[in-house]
Amino acid sequence: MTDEDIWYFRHNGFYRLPQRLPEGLVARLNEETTRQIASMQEPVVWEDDGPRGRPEHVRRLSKILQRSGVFLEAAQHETLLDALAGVLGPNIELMTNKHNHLMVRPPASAPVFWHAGEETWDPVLITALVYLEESTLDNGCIRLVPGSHQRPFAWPRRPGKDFYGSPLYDRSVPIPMPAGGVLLFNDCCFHGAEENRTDGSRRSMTLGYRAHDSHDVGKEDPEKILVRGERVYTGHESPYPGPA
Ligand SMILES: O=C(O)CCC(=O)C(=O)O
Repeated sequence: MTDEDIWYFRHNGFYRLPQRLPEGLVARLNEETTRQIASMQEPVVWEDDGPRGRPEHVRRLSKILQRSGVFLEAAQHETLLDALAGVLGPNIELMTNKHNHLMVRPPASAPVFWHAGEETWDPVLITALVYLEESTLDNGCIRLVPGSHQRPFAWPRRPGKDFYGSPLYDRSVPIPMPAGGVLLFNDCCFHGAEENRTDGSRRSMTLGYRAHDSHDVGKEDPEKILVRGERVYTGHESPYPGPA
């Protein structure tokens, strides 16, 4: 990321990488995803009005990092980590208890209702969407509300299920993405997605990253994978010895 890219990300809350992940990796991600959908291995989120237990009604595969090494390979790809380092610094952790899923968005998939993943006072968490298939206006690309991570007032993080009637819809911009493309956004930004109006799916991985907290005394959190750098400690001596 250039200084201007970093400014753009901080101001607007999102950034579309100019590079794409290699085609071969994207093909392997798709092969594994097709296998996972066919096996319907839980945990899975199903489309609301479709019967459970049919592959064509799989809306989301959860816990992908535990399903296959290829998902972790993509999550650690240097193209992605280089861009993340621009806003998170050198010590980066991948969350396994946040996101860690793959949106399948089958044909007729219902909208993703407006939500912001984190509160504005939480430590910065960056969401990376890694696209396995092209995402277009027709198949329900993500819509983001630029700058909404900087709102100076409290708003419910999940403001209801009226997707098109919400004022957030008019404030949002659609972000079409190519297969292999990566979109980063501050998870405090409001976002959602329209329904899929095509006959195909619209697959993307959703991953969460944070800077390592250098004040944490406990370094081995089993829910975080250190994907770059080290777990440094910069707090006071621990346990604090008290006044001399
Ligand atoms: O599928 C999308 O574009 C929305 C992704 C999203 O909001 C999520 O995975 O939490």
